[in-house]
Amino acid sequence: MDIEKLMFELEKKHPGESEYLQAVREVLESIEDVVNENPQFETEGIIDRIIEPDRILTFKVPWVDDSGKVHVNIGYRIQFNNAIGPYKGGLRFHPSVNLSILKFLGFEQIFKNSLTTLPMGGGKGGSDFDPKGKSNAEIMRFCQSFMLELWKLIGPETDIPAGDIGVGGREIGYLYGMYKKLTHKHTGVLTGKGLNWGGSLIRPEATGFGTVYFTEAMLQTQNDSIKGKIVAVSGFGNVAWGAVQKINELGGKVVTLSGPDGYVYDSDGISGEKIDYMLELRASNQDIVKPYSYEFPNAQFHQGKHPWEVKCDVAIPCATQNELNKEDAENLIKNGCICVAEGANMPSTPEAIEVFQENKILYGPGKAVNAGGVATSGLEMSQNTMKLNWPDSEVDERLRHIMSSIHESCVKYGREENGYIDYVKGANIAGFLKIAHSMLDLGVV
Ligand code: NDP
Ligand code: 2IT
Repeated sequence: MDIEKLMFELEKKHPGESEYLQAVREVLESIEDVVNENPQFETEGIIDRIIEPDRILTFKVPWVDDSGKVHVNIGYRIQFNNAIGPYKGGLRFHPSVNLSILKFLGFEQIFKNSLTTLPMGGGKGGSDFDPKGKSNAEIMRFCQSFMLELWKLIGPETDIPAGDIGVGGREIGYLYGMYKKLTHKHTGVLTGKGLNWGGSLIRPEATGFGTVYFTEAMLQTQNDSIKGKIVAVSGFGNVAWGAVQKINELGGKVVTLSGPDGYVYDSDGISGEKIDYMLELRASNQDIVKPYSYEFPNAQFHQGKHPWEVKCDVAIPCATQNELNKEDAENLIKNGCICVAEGANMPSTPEAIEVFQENKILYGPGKAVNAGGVATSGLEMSQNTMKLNWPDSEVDERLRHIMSSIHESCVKYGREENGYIDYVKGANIAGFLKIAHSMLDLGVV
């Protein structure tokens, strides 16, 4: 496989789609040996077929604000690959959303979903709509207008969206309400639903919990654990919230949270009522973390900075893509960090990943580490199909089991001769092989 030629061609076809090209290059570099050992993958066009989405759907989303003014946003759904199951992946509502970002997320999702052991293909969608500062009624009207187009493209056996940045339980509710109205169907077409109307226990916490289960598994390879560790977390959304709870439960100490305005450092640790305060902050609809330092005066706010400059044993980025660069990675290493686990999707730049791997620290990529979220979405789908609700203990047990098997797959395909585990390689190869073999079985379609 000639990666440079493939990337050159891809860039020519999709100029400027930097996040998508970044995600594709990382996977190609990891799977190069496997592809070279299996010439059938190339002759059957597996690589050319896997890097292009099956289809991209875009639509106009007009909506009316509370003052009567009309706004127009763009809606997207990218159905990337359904070789191993129906398209599955979240919706992101954020002003930065564009085709490149959703294509990178959709591409990552196919490998992540393959790793979960569950039958789910990959997809992603969203809109450049900014939920910040909007009223409930505006969010509802936007979601309803979005679903007026989306409903034709999705279905419980076709494509099952869920949440991501800017899309939580409230948005899934409004989206589902409109889907139900249009189709007259009450089905598992979305995940992240409310508990009263088809949701699963543990789904809200699952991405964060799974992230920490995976972190614990990585540390265990060195006979270590999260207990007593100082942990730097970024973000303060859904994923950060779940991760911070579980880190505390396992005896770690979280010292940072961050938002687009900067980060807060709290040397006393972020636990108990402070975690509840995270939720209040999120609900305030302003998306800034600075108020944390007014509420808990021992904490310091660092304007416009990322938390990667603090001394920590473990770093868990949970905000957004490319939020941790080479300099941040060097700072983490300098300050004695031994493990980086990605709660967010692609938060580390390729240069940062190189620094982690050169220094042989434990580094877990998002598609393995944060797969507990979509895995629990898969468990929600199973419960919907069976018309059953599992207790939280059962969902949590299955989540733990899935995270442990993802870790095993990474070790199986990522362990080097010197014993170092390249989790990037492990995750990409394990995820890829299942999809590639399925695509071979299914013919050229
Ligand atoms: P949320 O919307 O709940 O929280 C993310 C928040 O982080 C956003 O509100 C955003 O604020 C803020 N943020 C954006 N950029 C930065 C930054 N540079 N530094 C600090 N904070 C920032 O989203 P989630 O918690 O659901 O998602 C977080 C990450 O986890 C994303 O990468 C997502 O793709 C990933 N993920 C989510 C899963 C899920 O189940 N929800 C599953 C797997 C991965 P603002 O809007 O103001 O920019
Ligand atoms: O990035 C992700 O895996 C998610 N946002 C969750 C997707 C899902 O379908 O639950």
